[in-house]
Amino acid sequence: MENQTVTAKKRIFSGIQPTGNLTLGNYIGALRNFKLLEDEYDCLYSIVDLHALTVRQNPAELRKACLRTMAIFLASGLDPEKNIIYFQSQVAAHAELAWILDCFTYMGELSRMTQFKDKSAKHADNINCGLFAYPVLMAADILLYMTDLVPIGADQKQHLEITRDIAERFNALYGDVFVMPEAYIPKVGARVMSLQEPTRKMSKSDPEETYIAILDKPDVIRRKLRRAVTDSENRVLFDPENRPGVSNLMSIMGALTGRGMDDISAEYDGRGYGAFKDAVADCVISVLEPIQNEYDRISADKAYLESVMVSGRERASAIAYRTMLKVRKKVGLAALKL
Ligand code: ATP
Ligand code: LTN
Repeated sequence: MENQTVTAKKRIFSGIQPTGNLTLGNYIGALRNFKLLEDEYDCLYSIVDLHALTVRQNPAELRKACLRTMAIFLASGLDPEKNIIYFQSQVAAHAELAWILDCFTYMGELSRMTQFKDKSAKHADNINCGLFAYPVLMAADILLYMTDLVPIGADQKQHLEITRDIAERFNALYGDVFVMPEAYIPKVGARVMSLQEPTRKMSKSDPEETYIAILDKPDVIRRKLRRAVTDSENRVLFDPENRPGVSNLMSIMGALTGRGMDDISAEYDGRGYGAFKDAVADCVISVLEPIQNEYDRISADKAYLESVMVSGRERASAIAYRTMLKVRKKVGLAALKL
């Protein structure tokens, strides 16, 4: 017989919070890469609703946003048979492992996290323990599934580093329990910037006019891009330091079309910002419109969404359970099975 080595596929995990409207930043930085990787890897994509609770949410709105996010995952082309798509809160092991890992994470390292600093400045009236321990829950998400690769935008790099630190610390004490995950950050579009303040990242929890939502209709997309902050020089040149606004629009076009910055500049420099912004709008609309059509179809089919939810939860739970058996044994918790 031929000597064949059967290697299991490597595993991917990533999560998106069901807070507000998913943006073009979420799409370019994370979501569209989920689809690119689905054949090569064994993938879990989670709607991380427990993370969303770290800032105050309206319960009815959050519930709707959870389903909307799942429908967007599916509308962007993710196949729920190939990928495990599920809600984080429906697999209890995320919270269990997070608690255990909390006991292996230091206050000092968590207080250095830039997202914690940003969010506690934004929500000064609600700097809760969940917000502080947010990266530990994220580490639990990733480590629970023995993840090799984590597709994320550049803003999450620091959280991946702390995940690796926690895993390393745990493994040093108990042997090789966790797989060491790597970040997968896109080369172009890893940090899509706000349309109004192009030195800050585009974020779905900022005001409407600063972001393009995946579900924004074409006229809204065109209007928001026409109003995007640029500068007074009217040059289409890639220079993120000195021309952050126009460079952000160039990156968006580059990320969506695969074109290089020189190529874009050669076509649009000298034609004025109006023409360039319209061309960017055409690109964005041509990518988002098919997703929106799929979204309308899928979100009307509640039974289908429910079936994806149940199957995702069951498949994720089975993997998570095996990790928890191992972790519980290592740290000395009472055995689940005597
Ligand atoms: P919020 O503003 O509500 O905190 P967010 O917009 O940062 O949320 P998340 O759900 O926290 O969105 O992020 C989901 C994924 O999208 C992460 O991998 C994150 O790195 C990526 N992402 C978020 N914003 C951007 C952006 N502006 N550019 C590129 N990637 C992004
Ligand atoms: N923290 C991420 C969302 C997130 C995530 C994860 C991403 C939660 N758990 C696990 C990748 C892997 C964010 O704020 N963007």
